[in-house]
Amino acid sequence: MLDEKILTILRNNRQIYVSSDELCKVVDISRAAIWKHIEKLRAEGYDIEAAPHLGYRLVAAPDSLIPSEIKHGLKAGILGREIISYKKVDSTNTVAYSLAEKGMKEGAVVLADEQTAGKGRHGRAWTSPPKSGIYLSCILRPGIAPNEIAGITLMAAVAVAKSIRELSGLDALIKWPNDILISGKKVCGILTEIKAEQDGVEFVILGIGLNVNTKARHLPRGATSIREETDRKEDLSRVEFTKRILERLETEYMLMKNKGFGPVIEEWKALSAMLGTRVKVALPNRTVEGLAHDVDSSGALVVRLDSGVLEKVLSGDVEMVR
Ligand code: BT5
Repeated sequence: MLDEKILTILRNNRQIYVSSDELCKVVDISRAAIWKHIEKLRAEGYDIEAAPHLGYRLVAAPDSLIPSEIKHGLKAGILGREIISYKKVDSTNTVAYSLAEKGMKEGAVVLADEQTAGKGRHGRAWTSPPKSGIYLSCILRPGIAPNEIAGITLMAAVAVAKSIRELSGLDALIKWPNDILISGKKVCGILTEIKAEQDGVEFVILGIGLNVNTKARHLPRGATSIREETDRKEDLSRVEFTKRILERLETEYMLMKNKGFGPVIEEWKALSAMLGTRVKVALPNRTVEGLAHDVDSSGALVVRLDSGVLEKVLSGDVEMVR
């Protein structure tokens, strides 16, 4: 709390030095205590200049996924009201799941700069190199039935695709059910896990992995990052992307709560990379091939087989066939 108070004062006075006396007065602690907090902020990556007789000045804030950066100016009321962040963790989804089991409230967000055991679906791995991507998990308690869970993944895909488009201008498109592509390459994956009870879903862990500044050589084949797809010379701000994703997620989540999945699915269709294309869907024991015809109100993919029959697929891996 005190760190954040001091930061706010420094942020509001970036052009000038703020004297220790003034900080002592406003925050109501000793000079020595102020110094300790400044040192702690520096250790988090804040570049704070200290000039003898003049005081302190904030030179630069770090592009780290830490609460003081993400909360600053965040326009969301629920998502991000509690933020837990790690420099390095096994998986943000695993941490969020155990926090939710202990009763952590809806809207809590777990963030990491690096994951050592990032998870994809079906036991696959999510490559999570340090300080270049966003690894984010939200706890949601949407009060839905287990068979409505696909809608949460689609909602998150819409929020992330919009955020990428707004902040980078790139044509991010969604591939059912949980990938976001730029120029046909995967830039983001979504992993939705639930704890189901007899009469519904107790909580949802919505996990998002987004390659922001990641170098292609650190990613699996067929993957890309936002930075790789733009012609910018400098890194993009992961803090800005994280904030925008939380804000867009909250908007889509509220829309879903007030109006059901219908409007979210309409938005999803407008951002879809694959409706109207030929697809092969790998199911556990067979493959379905045909035209990606539609996504229905529960988030299921409707495939038109060559026989003309429409088949609904609830989950699976999709390959777009040229
Ligand atoms: C996913 O699984 O796409 C879901 C990924 C979710 C990751 C987030 S990060 C925060 C949170 N905490 C976690 O532990 N997980 C979530 P799936 O559809 O199964 O895709 C996995 C496949 O994507 C892998 O087998 C690779 O082929 C590919 N892949 C792995 N890492 C990638 C990366 N960084 N970028 C793009 N593709 C990747």
